[in-house]
Amino acid sequence: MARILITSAIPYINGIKHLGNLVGSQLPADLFARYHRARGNEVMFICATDEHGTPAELAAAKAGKPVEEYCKEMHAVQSELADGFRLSFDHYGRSSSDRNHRLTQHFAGKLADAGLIEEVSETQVYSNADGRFLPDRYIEGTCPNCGSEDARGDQCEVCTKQLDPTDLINPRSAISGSTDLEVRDTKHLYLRQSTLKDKLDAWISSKTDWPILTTSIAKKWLHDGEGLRDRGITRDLDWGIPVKRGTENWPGMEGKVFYVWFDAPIEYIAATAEWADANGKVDADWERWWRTDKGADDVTYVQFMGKDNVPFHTLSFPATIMGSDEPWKLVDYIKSFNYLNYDGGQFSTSKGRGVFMDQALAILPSDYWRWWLLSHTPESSDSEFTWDDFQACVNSDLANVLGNFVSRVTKFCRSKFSEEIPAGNDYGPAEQAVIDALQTRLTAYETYMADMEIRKAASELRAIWSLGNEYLQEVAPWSVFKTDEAAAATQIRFALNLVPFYAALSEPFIPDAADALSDAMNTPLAWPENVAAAVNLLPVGHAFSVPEITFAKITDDARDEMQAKFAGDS
Ligand code: B3M
Ligand code: ZN
Repeated sequence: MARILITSAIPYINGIKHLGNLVGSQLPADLFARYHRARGNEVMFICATDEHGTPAELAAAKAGKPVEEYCKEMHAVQSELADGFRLSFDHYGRSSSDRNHRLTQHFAGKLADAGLIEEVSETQVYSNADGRFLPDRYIEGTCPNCGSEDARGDQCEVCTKQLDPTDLINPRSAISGSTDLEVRDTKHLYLRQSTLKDKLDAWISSKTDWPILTTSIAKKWLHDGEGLRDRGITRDLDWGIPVKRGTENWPGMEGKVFYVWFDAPIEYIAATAEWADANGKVDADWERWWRTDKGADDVTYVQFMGKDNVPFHTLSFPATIMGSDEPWKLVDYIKSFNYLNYDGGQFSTSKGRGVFMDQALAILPSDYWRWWLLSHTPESSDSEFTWDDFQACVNSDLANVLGNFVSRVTKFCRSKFSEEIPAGNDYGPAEQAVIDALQTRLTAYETYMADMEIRKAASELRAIWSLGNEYLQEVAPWSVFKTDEAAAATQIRFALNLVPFYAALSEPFIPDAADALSDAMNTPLAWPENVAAAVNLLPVGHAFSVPEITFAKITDDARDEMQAKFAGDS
C-alpha cells in the first residue's frame, strides 16, 4: 500500500470561487485522491482557505465586517460548497489557524538561524490618521498618466499603468481618506532565496517527469532577467501572522505580519496538524506525512495548482523548506493547469461573468459539473466552457451512454425476469470479446489515472461506458428473448454485472451517481481486480433494484436560459 499526500492550492477567502478556479486545482486533486483511495492506498488530502493579505482585509471592509468574523463566515461558506462538489478533503483548514501561526513563525526562526533572512531598510508611506504604514494598494490618488482620480498606489486600473505610491498626485489613505501622509523609514524582512538558487536549480532539473508547464515556468523564473530575486516576506497589515522569530519577538518588526505567500504554503503542513487536532490524533500522526525523519520518506507528495501559482511552489516554498535545514518533505510531483475560459471570454469575479460554485450547484447536481469540468480540464492548453458543449457532453456521455445503458438493462430484466440476476448459460464469444476490449481499456484507464492524464482518463472511461451500449446493441436481448430466453438471460446477466463495474470506475469522476448505482445493484463500490472477475461479481439470484433516473437531459430552452443568465454585467 502506497502513501499519497495530496494538496490543492488553497483558495483565497474573499468570495465564492468560479468553475475555472475549481477545475484549476481542487477538483483534479479530488479525482486523484478518490482514485488512490479506491485502489487501497493511504491518502491524506489537504486543502484550506487562504485568509491573509490585502484581498481579505479589503473584502471584509467591503462587507462591513471585522476581518476575523468575515473569514470565519467565508470559510464556512466555502467549506459547504466544497462538500456540495463532493471534494473529499481529509481536512479543509484555515491559514489563520493557531497551528499555522506557530509553524510560520517557526520556519521564519529557522531561516533566520540559517542566515537566510535579511533585514532591509525602506521608506514607506505612513498615515498619521490611521496610525499605520499603508501597503501600496491602500493609497489612492490621481493617476499621473491618465488623470483618473481613483488610481491605486500599485496600479491605475483605468490606464493599467504600474505605479509607485509616490507617483500619485494628491495621495490619500484608502482606509480613512486622510491626506495626512508622510514617508517614513521602516524595516522589512527579505528571504535570501537567491542564495539557494543552485540548490533549487538542481532540484528542478532532477524532476524530469514533471509536466513541461511546471518546469518551464520554474526555469524561466530561475534564469530570466535578474533571475531569482530575494523576496520581502513581511507586510504592514493588521491582519495576518505577527512577525516572530520562532516564539521570540523580533525587534523592529512590531505591528508587521508575514506576507500572505510566505504563510499560505506552510498551511499545507499546518492543516495536516489541524486534521490531527480535529480527529483526536497526536503529532506523530501528522508528522508521518511531512517529516522524513518521522516516516514521511515513503510518502509520495503531489501538489495541484493553476499555472499562476507555480513559481511560489517550485521556488519560494521549496526555498522555505530547504532553507529551514529541517527534514520536511519536499513535493514529488506538481500537476499544474492552464486556464478555463468562459463562453468567448474570461471568467470574471468582479463582473460576475461565468458560473460560480454556488450557482452551479443551484442549477444541477455536482456530478454534471464534475464530469464536464474534468473531461475538459485545461491540461495542455487553455480550454473553454460553452453552454452548447456542456449540454452536448452531459446529454451524450451521461444521459445517453451511461444513464441509458443502466436504465435499459435493469428495466428489461425487471420486466422479463425479475429484480434478481437471471441465470442463463455460460458467457460465450460475444461476451469474451467485450471482456477483452474492456480489459485493454481498464489497464489504460488505470495508467492515465495514476499519471494524472485527466482528459485521457475521461475519454477512456467514456469508451468503457460505450462498450456496454455497443454490446447491447449488438446482441439485442429484447429480440433474442422472443426465441431463446436463456440466451437473453445470459446477456442481461452480463450487462447487469457491468453496472457495479462502471460504478467503481466512475466514482472518482461522478461519486454521487456511482453511489446510486452501487446501492441499486446492492453491492459496495470495489475496484475490480480485472474484468473477468468483475463480470462474475453478481451471482445468479442476487437482488437489485432499478435505479432512479440517474441523469436528466438538458433541454435547449434550459441551455439558452442559463447562457443568458450568466453572461455578466458587461
Ligand atoms: N490563494 C492563489 C489562488 O487561489 C492562492 C494559492 C495559495 S496556494 C498555497 O490562486
Ligand atoms: Zn491612469
